[in-house]
Amino acid sequence: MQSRQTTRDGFAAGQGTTTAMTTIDFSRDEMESGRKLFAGEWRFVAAAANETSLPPMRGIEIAFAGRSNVGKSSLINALTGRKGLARVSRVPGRTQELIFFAGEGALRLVDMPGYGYAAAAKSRVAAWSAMIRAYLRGRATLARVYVLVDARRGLSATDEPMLDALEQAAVSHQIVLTKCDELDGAALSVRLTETTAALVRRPAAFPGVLATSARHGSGIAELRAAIARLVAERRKRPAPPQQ
Ligand SMILES: Nc1nc2c(ncn2[C@@H]2O[C@H](COP(=O)(O)OP(=O)(O)O)[C@@H](O)[C@H]2O)c(=O)[nH]1
Ligand SMILES: [Mg+2]
Repeated sequence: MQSRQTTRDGFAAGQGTTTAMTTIDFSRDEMESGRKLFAGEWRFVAAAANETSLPPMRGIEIAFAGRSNVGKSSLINALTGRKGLARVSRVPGRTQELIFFAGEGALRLVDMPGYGYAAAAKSRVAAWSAMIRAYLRGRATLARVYVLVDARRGLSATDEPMLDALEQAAVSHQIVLTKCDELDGAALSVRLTETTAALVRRPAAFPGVLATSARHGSGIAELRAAIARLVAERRKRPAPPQQ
């Protein structure tokens, strides 16, 4: 039997194996691959405010989407172990660009502009939608989009346009709960169950929900393992055409 690394996690402690941090299991080897994948140096590559300024397609991209303030930048910093790599903002709705980061290998991380900011002008929302749709449609190097959802809120109507866009563009996507340190074990368990159930209506979404806390580091090793698994699967496929 595979060892359940997740049970060593703070949130899972004392709750048995049915309420682990994630609904997915990873082997020890996958956890180690995940650690290695993110162990090296990371750097900023490019910021794109529109479709024409996107950097050339290289390697394997993993993007992070979600409403403003959900914790996208914090999660990228936690994954890479670099506090200041992606800027963390207390002011919602700031980042209106796709921001690309590269490590030492083929993997690239993309911090996507947040959505759901109530005060955003209609024209800005339209520009956002056009850019996101163009990016999702044309990006052969994009292996998956992780849609981040605040564990305190759960999935909401605000996330629907993003999930629709991912579905229409046929881009692999999965839900990651953020800020799980704000919930106790029982509430988190309920949220995981509820989110998994909500995804039944969205068969295009990758099954399984990952629970993370950038603040406490919980679930970060599992997310790295999930990305390592994805990168390994992607490598088995023929290379996408380069630009
Ligand atoms: N409690 C808690 N707060 C977090 C966590 N991750 C991010 N935050 C806070 O949420 C706010 C927004 O984070 P940020 O990464 O800028 O979100 P983004 O707009 O999605 O990039 C900041 O004040 C962060 O300190 C977390 O894991 N736990
Ligand atoms: Mg951000």
